[in-house]
Amino acid sequence: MMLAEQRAEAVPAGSKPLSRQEAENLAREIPGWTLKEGAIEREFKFKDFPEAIDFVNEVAALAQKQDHHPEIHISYNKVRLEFSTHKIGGLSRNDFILAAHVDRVL
Ligand code: H2B
Repeated sequence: MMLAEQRAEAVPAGSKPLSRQEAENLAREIPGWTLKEGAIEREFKFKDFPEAIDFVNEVAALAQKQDHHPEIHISYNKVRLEFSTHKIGGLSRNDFILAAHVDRVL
């Protein structure tokens, strides 16, 4: 099943973050995103501030629905999202699932 068809699931406290290899494999399904140490990020550019905010509101609704939330940086018409699973201090499958859902919003 594609990542965008999956739902984020509660990550048990104490479970391990994904390995670099696991993260690299999942990252292939979300080519617009950059894999960093313990996080994935992508920057989105819009016509103007209202369009950027509309996008942020959609992302916020999605994040709340799936109970998995990105860091959101807004700079006029640019929005940078960063996903990481705070609870485990690194990446979980949930980060990739949410990224794939965000890509569908565009
Ligand atoms: N979002 C992210 N990115 N990481 C988390 O560990 C996390 C979250 N935990 N959203 C969730 C909420 C947790 O607090 C609830 C109770 O499931």
